Amino acid sequence: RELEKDLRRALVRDEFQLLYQPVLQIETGRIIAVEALIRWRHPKLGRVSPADFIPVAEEAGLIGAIGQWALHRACLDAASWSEPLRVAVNVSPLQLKSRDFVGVVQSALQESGLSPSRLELEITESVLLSNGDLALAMLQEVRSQGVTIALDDFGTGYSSINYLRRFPFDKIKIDRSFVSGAQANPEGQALVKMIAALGVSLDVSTTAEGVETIEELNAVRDAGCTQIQGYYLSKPLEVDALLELIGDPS
Ligand code: G
Ligand code: G
Ligand code: MN
Ligand code: NA
Repeated sequence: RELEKDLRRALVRDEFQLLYQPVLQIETGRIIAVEALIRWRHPKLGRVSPADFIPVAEEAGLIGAIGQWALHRACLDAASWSEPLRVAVNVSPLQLKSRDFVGVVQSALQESGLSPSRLELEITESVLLSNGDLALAMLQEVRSQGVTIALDDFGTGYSSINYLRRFPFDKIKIDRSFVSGAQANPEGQALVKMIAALGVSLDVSTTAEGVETIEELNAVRDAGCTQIQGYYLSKPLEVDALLELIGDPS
């Protein structure tokens, strides 16, 4: 496959880039975190979406190296900002099948000097179903060092509420599909409300993803979500634009 061949060279050719999308704490109105979202600047195709190349990377056995690059880049970037924002990095379920994952996280923290409490790992519910025990042990280990864990795309998978009890996590990210048009969609609104209440009872924060309008912001705030992320606040930004937004002089 052509894309796979190019992907093998993309790391050494430095073709990957991280964009950062801000996350706002509703109560304080402050930006408290950013999510790192990878982009591939392909020499001929231009920007290739991760939705297109991450699955190829997973199949080709390249996701470990790309994931390692993203963790290092995100920690180095965040360590250089004067605002102590938390940085969230997406982790493929395949990365949690490999025993070296804990070491990869630790070396990213050590080489950057970033405090572990400023790193968040975003994992999806599917991790809970496959490769359960190893993934669980590794997540527990990094979490005991202060790294936080977010459950991404919550509500779209198949995990039972029962999994949540034994799983160590700090945040639920409510999938955009429940948030879009939430104010005009009683079922979406009811689900967002239910997940926000689940967050309260589990003592974890709840981020509504994909908030694009003030109406959606009001709806998810009224439903009890604690944080928002989405185009209403900001699209994913290059580092310079992010620093400008948060007023960071560095
Ligand atoms: O930013 P965008 O909407 O194009 O992202 C599309 C998908 O790619 C999302 O599901 C997102 O979680 C995933 N993604 C973005 N960056 C990374 C990354 O660094 N690693 C992994 N595994 N997935 C990522
Ligand atoms: O799967 P994950 O939640 O990591 O993916 C986040 C994806 O959602 C990224 O591709 C990001 O670019 C995209 N995204 C972020 N905010 C919005 C938004 O407000 N609307 C839409 N349509 N997509 C968004
Ligand atoms: Mn994510
Ligand atoms: Na998500």
